[in-house]
Parts: sequence; C-alpha cells; structure tokens
Amino acid sequence: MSTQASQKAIYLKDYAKPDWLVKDVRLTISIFDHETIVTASIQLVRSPHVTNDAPLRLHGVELELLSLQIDGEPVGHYFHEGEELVIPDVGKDEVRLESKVRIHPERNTSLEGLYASGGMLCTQCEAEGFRKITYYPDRPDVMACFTTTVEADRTKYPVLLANGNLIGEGDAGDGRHFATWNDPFPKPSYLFAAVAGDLKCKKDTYVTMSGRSVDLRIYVEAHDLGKVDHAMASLKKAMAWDERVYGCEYDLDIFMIVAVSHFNMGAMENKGLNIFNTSCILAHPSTATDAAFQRVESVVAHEYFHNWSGNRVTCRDWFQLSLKEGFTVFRDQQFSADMLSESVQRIEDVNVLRTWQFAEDSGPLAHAVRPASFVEINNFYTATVYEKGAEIVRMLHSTLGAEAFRKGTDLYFQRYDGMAVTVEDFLASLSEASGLELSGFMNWYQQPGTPVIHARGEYEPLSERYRLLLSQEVPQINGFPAPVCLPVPVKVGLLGRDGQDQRVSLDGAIRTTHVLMLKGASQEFVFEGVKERPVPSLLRDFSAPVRLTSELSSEDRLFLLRHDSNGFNRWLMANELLTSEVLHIADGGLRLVESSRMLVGGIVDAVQGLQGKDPALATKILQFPSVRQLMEASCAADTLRLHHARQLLRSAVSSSLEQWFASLFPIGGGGGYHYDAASIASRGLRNTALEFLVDHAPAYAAMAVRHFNNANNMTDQYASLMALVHAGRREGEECLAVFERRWGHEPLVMDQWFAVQAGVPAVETVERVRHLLEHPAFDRCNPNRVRALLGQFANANPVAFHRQDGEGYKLLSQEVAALDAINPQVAARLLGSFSIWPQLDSGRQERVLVELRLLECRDLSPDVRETLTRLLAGRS
Ligand code: HT7
Ligand code: ZN
Repeated sequence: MSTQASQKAIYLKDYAKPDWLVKDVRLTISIFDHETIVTASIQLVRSPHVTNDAPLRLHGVELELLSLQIDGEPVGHYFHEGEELVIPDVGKDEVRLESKVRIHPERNTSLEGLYASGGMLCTQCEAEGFRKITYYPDRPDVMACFTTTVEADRTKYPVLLANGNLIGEGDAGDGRHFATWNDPFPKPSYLFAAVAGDLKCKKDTYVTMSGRSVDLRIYVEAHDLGKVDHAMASLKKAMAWDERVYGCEYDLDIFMIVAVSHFNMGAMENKGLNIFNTSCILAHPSTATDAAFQRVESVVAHEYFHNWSGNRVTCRDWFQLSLKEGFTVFRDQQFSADMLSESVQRIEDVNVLRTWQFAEDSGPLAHAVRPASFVEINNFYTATVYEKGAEIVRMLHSTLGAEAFRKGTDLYFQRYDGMAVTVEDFLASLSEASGLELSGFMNWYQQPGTPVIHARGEYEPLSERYRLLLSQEVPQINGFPAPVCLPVPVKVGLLGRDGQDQRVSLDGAIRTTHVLMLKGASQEFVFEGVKERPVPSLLRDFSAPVRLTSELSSEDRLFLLRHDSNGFNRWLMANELLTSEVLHIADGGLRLVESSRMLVGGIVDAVQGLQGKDPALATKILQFPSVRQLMEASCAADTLRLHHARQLLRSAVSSSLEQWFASLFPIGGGGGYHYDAASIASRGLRNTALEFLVDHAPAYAAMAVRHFNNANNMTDQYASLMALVHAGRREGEECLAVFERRWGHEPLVMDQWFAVQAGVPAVETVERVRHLLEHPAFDRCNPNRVRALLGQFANANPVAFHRQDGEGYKLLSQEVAALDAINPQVAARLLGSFSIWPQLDSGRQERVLVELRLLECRDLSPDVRETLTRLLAGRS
C-alpha cells in the first residue's frame, strides 16, 4: 500500500533480455492448515548474451525466506531490492538454487499466487502471481520445464493437481499424501498452476487429429458435478475446431479444468490445468441462462485456444499482452460465430467494442493495444488489449484472406514454438506468408484512439460510376505522440433500388462486396458498372474498429435496415437510428415526433419481416441502445432524461407491436430446454417481447409472473424476473423473494439476484444497493458477488450511478476503498467505472472529483493508485 503519488513505471523501450535462464524447476508445495511450505530447486544458467558477471535477480513478494542455497551451500551474500532478491556474486555460469519459503494462502484475499477458495487451494499466477509462491525470475521470457509435487492432508485434499502429466503419487505419512506432475513443455512461470481440494471430476476423452487419445477432466465441488456437461461438450468442440481451422493439435496426455468460486477474472489458461471461475464453467438449464451457456462455450474455447496462442508461443514481456489475448479473442470470436450465428456473434462483439473499448479509447484511461509503459500490469487487462487487439487481428485476417492468414499463423506457430516473442514477430510471419507489406498495422498496436472515417459518395449516371471518397482522422490523445494514418479495411456493398446488392467493378474485380483499403489521409475509390444511384452499405461487419460518418440520410438508413444483405449492418442502422432519435427526443420536449413514428415503422417492419427467418437478428434489432451508449453519443446529457426518452420510444414500439408480441406467448412455451441457435433465438425473442410488454402496461405483469412460475429454465425465469423488477412492478418484489428462497443455495444464481436489483433503472437504486451491501449473502471477498452488485450498479445502471446528488459516486468510491484492502485488482477495475467522468455535466464532474480526491488521500494499493492517477491526470 502507498500514500505516495510517485509510482515506478516500467517502459517497453527499457526491455532487456534476462541475464539468467532456467533449465528446469522442481517445486514442492506442502500444505498445512496455517501455513504452506514451498521448496524450489531451480537449475539456472547464465544467458549466452551476458558477458559480465551479472547478479542473479529473483522476484519474491510476501515470502518468508527459510533457507537459500546454491549448489548445496547457504548463500552468504544477498539483499532485497523492491520485489527482487539479488545475489550479486554467483560466481559460476550454471548453478542449482534451492530455496524454502513459508507462505499463507489461507490469508490471501488478493486471489493472486496460492490462495484458498472455499475448501480448496488454487493458484493464479498471471501476470505476476508466481512471485507470491516462491523466489523466481518471474517474467514471461524465462521459460522452463516444471516438475511439481503437491503434498497435503489426504482427507481434506484428496485431489492434488499441477501442470502436465502425473508421474507419481503416494503416501506421505501422517495422514498426508502427495502427487508429482511433470510438464515437458517449457513455459513461463505465469502459466504455472497447482490445486488441492476435495473435488469430483467428470471424465471424457478426445482423440486428436493424429490419433492420440487425450484424457479430459473437469474438476468441481461434488454438488456441481451435474453442471459440467456443457463445458465438456464445448471443450471437445473447441479441440476439433482448432484442429480444423488452425491445424493446432493438443499436446499433453491430459487436459484438466478446475472450477473455483473465488476468481479475479473469467478463467486462466495454465498449461494442461486451466483454472476457471465457476461462472464460466458451470451451466445447467435450471440455473444458467442462455447467455451463461454461451459464455461457458466461448471461455472454455478461449482458454483452450491459448494452448497454442499464448502457451506454446508466448509473450516476450507484458507489453505484448495483446499478442496472445487479442489473437485468442479473435479465435474465440470466430469459433463462437461458427457455433451459433455469424451475424449475431458479430453484433454482440461489436456492441461490446463500441460500448466499452471506444469509451476507454477516448477517456482518461486510454492506452495503446501495446502500451509503451505501465505501473501495474494487472490494470492493462482491458477492453483495448483484448477487444481492440482482436479487431486488429480481424483486419489482418480480412486483408490477407482466410487462406493466406492460415499460412501466416502456421508459420508463426512453427517458427516460434517454445519461444517468447513480440507483436512484430506475429506481423512478420503474416507478412512473410502472404507477401504483403503489413508494417502499417504496427501503428494500430502502438497508438491509442479510435479513428474517425468520413465517407462521401457521388454517382455519375452517364459513366455509371460511383466515386467513394474515404478519409481518416486519427484523434490526438492527451499525453501521447502525434498520431499517424492507419491502414483501414472498409467493406462496402452498393444496393440498388430493389434492395439487392449490385455487382460492380473495382480495379477490374466484379463483386457484390468489396474490401477497400484506406491507407492515407484520404483516398478515392471508383466503382464501375453501377447501373443506378446506389445506397452504399459501408463498413459491413464492422470491418475496422472506427467511427464512421457518412452523408447517409435517415431514409437511406431505413432502406438499409430493411434491405441490407449484411445482417450486421441492418442491426447497425437500427442502432444508429434509435440512438439519434432518442437523443433528439431527449433534446426536445420529451415527446415523440414525426421522425420517431417513421423509425418505429421501420423497426416494426424489419422485425416482423424477420419472423420465422431470423428471430435472433429481430431480437438484436429490438435491443435499444443502452443509456450508457446514449451517454457516449451525447454531450453531457442528463441520464434520467435519456432514460425517459428511451422509454418513450420503446413504448411506441410496444404500442405498434403489442398484439404481435403477445402472440409469441402461447407458441413454444413448453418443451424441454435445448441449447441450439434456433431455441436460443426463439427464447430470446419471446423474452424481449415480454420485457417490452411489462414495461408498456401493468396488465402484462400477470403474464410475466406466469412465465416466471412456469419456466422450466433459468433463461425464461430470469427474463421474467428482470422484466418485472426493472419495470418497477410490485409483482417483481414478490418474485425476488421467491427467487431468493428458491436459489439461496446456488451462488451463481444469487449473483443474478443481486445483479437484477443493482440494475433497476431508478434513482432510488442507490439506497437499494446500500441495503444489499448489508445482505448476509453479500461478500466483498468474492469477486463474482462484488461484480454482480457493484459492477452492475456502476457499469450497467447509469440512471442510479450518475444520480444528480452524487450519492452513487460516494457509494462506489467508499466501496473501492473497502475493497482495496481485500483485493486490489477488483478494486482498481471498479474504480475504472469513473472513467466516463469527463463526459458528464459540470455538476456531476465536480461530484466525481470530490470523491476521487478523497480517495487520493488514502493508503492505496499500487493498482488503485495507478488508476486514480490516470483518472485525474491533467486535473489540479
Ligand atoms: N490470461 C488470463 C488472464 C487472467 C488474469 C490476469 C490478471 C489477473 C487475474 C487473471 N486471471 C486470468 C485470462 C484470459 O484472458 O485468458
Ligand atoms: Zn485470454
């Protein structure tokens, strides 16, 4: 903890290769009730690049050193410097270092290093948690083979796991036992994992493309064993998909997943032993919604895909984080698109990008996908590194085409197998395999800010030409160097009056969809053979992470909403039209106008036209931009007013579609739960209809209560609960009580119970959240619970969080302070919710700043201190 403002940043430009490398590691973790003893035996060799007698530097945090020996002799001279233990004169070029330390996982609430979750012990080493387990060169470019022995009481911890293959187990006397695991693949320490617990497992096997049989196991607490079938099925699909699409085969004899209830993120890709937040592994129709099922499928795949993009080929340093995360997010997005619906997946991914990453990129926490410096790396697991990073890989994919991209990734995996590399190495592989010059993409990694693309089209009927002028503006972000132009792939189609894509020629290629590559500040693209004045469908599938401005009229947009062959763009048109209409209503007299009626007509037509064809897309079109998105699009607008304007327009849609919405109910009500695209889509549309109806008129509350009571799955039950509670219906409170009684024993379902209440769009929710903080089931030590209540409140409920009197801000900053003493990572992430402050009106800005300045005076973790400093940068 520190009260000082000065924090030590580390810089990419200062990267230096390690002076010492590790040949192999033997680790023994002996677990006792009140302490754990870790002995490490590390074969170290001086790196060939070192000429002088460089000291040996080992990282270690909160370790009680019990002994330290080199080649069997106690180390005479060493000292501590920050997080490092320094041995100045090692003498030889190769030594075996043996250390013994005492640690206290039972007291570790940071959930980094070795910690207790429920009755089990588990590890989280990324990014720098291994140094909380033993002294070690804890940096990703030091790769070694690990042999790990875990030893503990047999009754309390019958299952003992670590990375790799099991090579020995047995009795350790005194009611204790041990298991020894060997991982033959060199890996950085951040991929180390060990688990001890009373766990049950579901087993399966997978036969790889070369015919090897892999033992698959998912370990959970006994009462959750019935909730892992979906995760196992997802894992097998992911393994097959990675073989088919990337030629990547699994390499060990066993692949294990362990579910833990206390976890800072979604999951962790430790080699052969993934550790998962229960929220990303457990799924049963009665306790998990369709959204939860989808999340399990995509996170299981994401972590599995890391086996190649991250583990076999890893990052040289933490500045390269997006090398593994951006690439792997892109891979999991491709996988999810293949599993369900391509356009719906793209809509969901872009929605996340535009809501969270665009906001981050224009706010005080803006940073490059590959940042040039950081204080605390945990603060850089961000939407920019993950989602914008994935968008860069997507642009590379569309620039190269699937075939050349695959050649490039083959080359990357083969050339750098077992190595720790950089973003430049990734680009070099793609460039070499495709013969394309890709160095311009480096700028996407290096500079923050969302480019703005302007599009202007002109039709020449005589020559049947359509000229499209594209230009780009890259914003200058405070504190960063002057930006340069970026390569921007813009996917375009030209619609004729009949709503069909015209086949047109560009540079001799005749197609219905062209990918234009804008490289400079502005460029003209001339389409030939354009028979009639087209309506351009621009940036199809969101082919680049940019803000697009064009001269499209509302009529053009409505036309595209009706006719575009690109499902993603139909949704985008609806979203943009709804956004500007709500803002228009909020700016005006809070009443509907002619343009509102036109838009409602367009939405109604589009939605009804999609019935029976693509109900999932219809559902997305009905999803109004959130108040949070509306805030981003408006200039310091009042959140409550935006909410009212949004509700007005929603209710106009309800009036037009009331009969149609209601007609969806008798159909398909019963039947078992199936996880497939069609069933998910029909539940989604019905539940969206319910939400509209319950909001629209109190009479529909009874229908929602029936839906709640009769639901045979959590998707329907939760949707009806949410509809009732968010609409402020009395029946909602009754259902909440029923829900709590019924699901009090299921932590993940109770998270939903907290979340639905934290999301009630009303100013009084501040008091409700304060009240819920006192609920016996609220637990600041459990990040899932904290995210459910406080994360939901701060990020998904602008009406309450941005309450005029600043009570929402006060609540959040008090909680950040309380959480910081328990779990700095979670506290810092929550504090990030204030990053929207420069966009607020001056009164609200002042109230936020009061809270941030109060926080500044406290004793804070480096994580929270860094976030706070960045939030306040440039403020006196
Ligand atoms: N690579 C994993 C990152 C992660 C993590 C980072 C910091 C602190 C805790 C963490 N748990 C997991 C997850 C992933 O993106 O695959
Ligand atoms: Zn990842």
